[in-house]
Amino acid sequence: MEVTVYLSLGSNSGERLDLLKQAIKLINLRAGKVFKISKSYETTPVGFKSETNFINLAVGCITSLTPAEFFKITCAIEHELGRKRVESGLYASRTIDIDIIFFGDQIINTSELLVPHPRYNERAFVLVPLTDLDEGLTDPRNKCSIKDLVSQTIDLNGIKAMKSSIKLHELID
Ligand code: PH2
Ligand code: MG
Ligand code: MG
Repeated sequence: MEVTVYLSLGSNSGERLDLLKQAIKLINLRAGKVFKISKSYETTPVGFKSETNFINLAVGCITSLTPAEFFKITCAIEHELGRKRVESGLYASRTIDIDIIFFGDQIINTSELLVPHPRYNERAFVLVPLTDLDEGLTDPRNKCSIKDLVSQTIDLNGIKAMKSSIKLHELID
């Protein structure tokens, strides 16, 4: 069975755009066929202090993996692209973060993985790129549309669309 998965990607350390491109290529090769990439956004860090802004974007892909298999692969890609986990568990700068926002309409609640992502609905840097992919997306738990969430998200200040975006056909053929 194939499902559509929506991911949020972010980078605020190293060659941010290049890392995001590499991550999208690897996701397409190993986790699920990427069919759409949002615009890229420069965003100010939320929840911690850092000199370097994030670049955030969202990706839609189709997979026949299970959520656990998919998650294992995205963690391995993060690791491969230099992601270091900090022991405190607090937020820190990272070369790449790949978060599963929606996995079809599945609600997943295991010790490893929570989907829909637990904080996505408060975060403009997740919601705005997602609306580029599909304005009609809804949360499987309450059918709340992400378009409505964006209009209810108070602070869109820290997020700015970049002039150039990553083009799907340049990464994937
Ligand atoms: N990710 C976080 C915490 N804060 N801030 C921005 N702007 N972008 C992120 O991707 C981000 C963050 C935790 O993963
Ligand atoms: Mg994250
Ligand atoms: Mg993460």
